[in-house]
Amino acid sequence: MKVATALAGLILSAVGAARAAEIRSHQVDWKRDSSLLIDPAAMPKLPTPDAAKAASNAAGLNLSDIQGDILIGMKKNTEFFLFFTITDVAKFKQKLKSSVLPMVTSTTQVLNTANPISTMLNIAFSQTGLSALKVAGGLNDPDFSAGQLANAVALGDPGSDNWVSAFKSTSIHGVILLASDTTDNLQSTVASVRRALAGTINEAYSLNAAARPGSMQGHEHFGYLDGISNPAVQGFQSPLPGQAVIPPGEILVGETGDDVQRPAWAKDGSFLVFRQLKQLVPEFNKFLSDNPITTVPGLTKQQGSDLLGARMMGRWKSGAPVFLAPTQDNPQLGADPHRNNDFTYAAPGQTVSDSTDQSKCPFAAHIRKTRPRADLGLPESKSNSHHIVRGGIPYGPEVSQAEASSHTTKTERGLAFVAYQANIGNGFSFLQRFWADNSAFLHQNTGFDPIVGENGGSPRAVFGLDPKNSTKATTLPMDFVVSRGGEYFFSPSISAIRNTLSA
Ligand code: N7H
Repeated sequence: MKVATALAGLILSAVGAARAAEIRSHQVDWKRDSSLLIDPAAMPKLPTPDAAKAASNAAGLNLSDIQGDILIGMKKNTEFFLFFTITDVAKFKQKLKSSVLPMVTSTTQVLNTANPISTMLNIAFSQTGLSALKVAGGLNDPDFSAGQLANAVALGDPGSDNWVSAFKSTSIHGVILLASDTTDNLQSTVASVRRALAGTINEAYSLNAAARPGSMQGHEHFGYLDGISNPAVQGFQSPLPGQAVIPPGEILVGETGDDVQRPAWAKDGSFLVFRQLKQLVPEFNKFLSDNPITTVPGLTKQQGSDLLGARMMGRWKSGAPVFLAPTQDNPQLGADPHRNNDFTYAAPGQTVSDSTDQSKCPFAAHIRKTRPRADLGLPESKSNSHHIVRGGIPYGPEVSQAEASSHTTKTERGLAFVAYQANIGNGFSFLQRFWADNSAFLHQNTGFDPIVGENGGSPRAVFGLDPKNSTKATTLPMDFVVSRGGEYFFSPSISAIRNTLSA
């Protein structure tokens, strides 16, 4: 941060004291020389500013008006989620415009590598938040209007007993997302936000999240590399082999591909689904070690356990897809973004997969359930188009020695799941309810998604985990991912924050 300090000095001498005080109090981003984002080799790179400009001009997208978290995926280093309830509407609107709005980070700013920002700030509102702000008319999204609590049972949660108490009502009005590469940057911006909004909100809940340390950066707590496969949104980036290509309106409200009638102010916003998903890592590891796949010749017990995990996920821990590496991990494949997503589940040249063959990847595998590719026929258009941009990040500590040896979680850890889409019923809620939780999808006797599928707390059977015996059912001993609840939000365009929400 030396460059930052020097530049800060220059700016302070050049501008008036009042402006300097404002800059200090809002933590406007000093010039710095590295991005706040992580960039593991296996994750698709973000587009360069020039490439994004060309793509967005061609598609008529205004990336400077779209909040920065929506399209960038799972690349955050540290993130703080501040959930709030508005207590003084008039003062909140004032502060939203004068203090928060100047800190809201656009997509263009996040991509700017020549002058990288140090902390990203985004803000989103729930239905009760929009109502509190007296925004007239609805957004025409039934899941959003009802709130996530009303959806708990439909999503497969066993009610809301396991939910974080703040999510057990509809009183959360909004969430502020702050991301940076250092906890210091993050915390100083959090402090500025708290100062700016003091007396206008109550903090209902907050969650600290961070990429895992060292070589596990980009991997979630079960150990698998995440953030490999997000759709390529037209107007933002060009696709890598195997990436789904989707019109902007599948993620951004009011853009081409969003067929729902929307109020004009909502254009270029996106629905943000937040779920706090607790992961029982020692218990998951114990299940793998107790149930190694023994029918594939030549594998050690450990390799049999690793294969079981990879078949539950659809990818090895390195990110290599089991469809392309069916018996052993292939870290070179996993690390290559030009190859690690280049498969369809069909034979080369075919547009439909074999509906009886699970030898290379179970139909129930997490990534196959949530994006069946050629299982529903290619191209992935309309009926096969339920895409989300996943922007989550792990939370909680690494597994301790004591937890590993007792095979029991003692401290909560998991995924702060964030998904963006233009229609919750077509995006997250569809994937969770009709694919992950539906044991008859993709075919009769496919079973539940063994990672995130839910059965209201009742046992879940999964088929196809044994590559040599696809009719064998495995009943999982527990849910390894436990929903702690969440809320549905709308992340508006920056101009909508200025002209509609703070007006
Ligand atoms: Fe999943 N995981 O780390 O175990 N997810 N997910 N997810 N997920 C994916 O392809 C994980 C959850 C999707 O395009 C990977 O980027 C965990 C929910 C979709 O081929 C890994 C949790 C939903 C994809 C994980 C969790 C989804 C995907 C492979 C919860 C939707 C892309 C890396 C704790 C309802 C599929 C990659 C494609 C991939 C994990 C939740 C959806 C490793 C731990 C709730 C669409």
